[in-house]
Amino acid sequence: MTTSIEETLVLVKPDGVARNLTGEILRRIEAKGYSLVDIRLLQADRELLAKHYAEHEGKPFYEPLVEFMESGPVVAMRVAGNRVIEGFRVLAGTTDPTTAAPGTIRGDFGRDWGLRVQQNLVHGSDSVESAERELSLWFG
Ligand code: D4T
Repeated sequence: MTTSIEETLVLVKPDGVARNLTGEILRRIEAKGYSLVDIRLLQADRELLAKHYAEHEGKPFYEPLVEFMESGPVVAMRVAGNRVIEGFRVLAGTTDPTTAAPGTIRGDFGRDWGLRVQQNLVHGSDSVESAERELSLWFG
């Protein structure tokens, strides 16, 4: 089977940056064999986050999610590789860090803090279409 090289957006969320896990997360991405193409540390504003999380507008966790994401700096990465979109989501683990499998980023480093939104360390695009949309939002 041959596959074409994809690119995905990875975000280290404010909890990951604050806990000094950016290097560990990038280490896992590189150790898996994916390539870092671009990286930036930035403070996301509400306008960017509203576009990024447009699909969740109106859900109970939307406002806490946006507040959390603007609570501190995030690291945005453009990461490339064959099937990297699917592959990074496997590295990240499931959304709920309490039940995310050990060995995944969320399973190894995340937990429930009793807040209105799950602080789960990373974001990864979930499809080719999302990756294209999100990469243009975060990298222009
Ligand atoms: P992201 O988008 O951050 O990579 O996470 P997922 O793809 O794993 O999850 P998502 O888009 O469904 O949710 C975005 C963000 O909202 C938080 N969340 C989500 C939450 O606190 N409670 C919930 O019930 C859901 C579904 C966690 C991730």
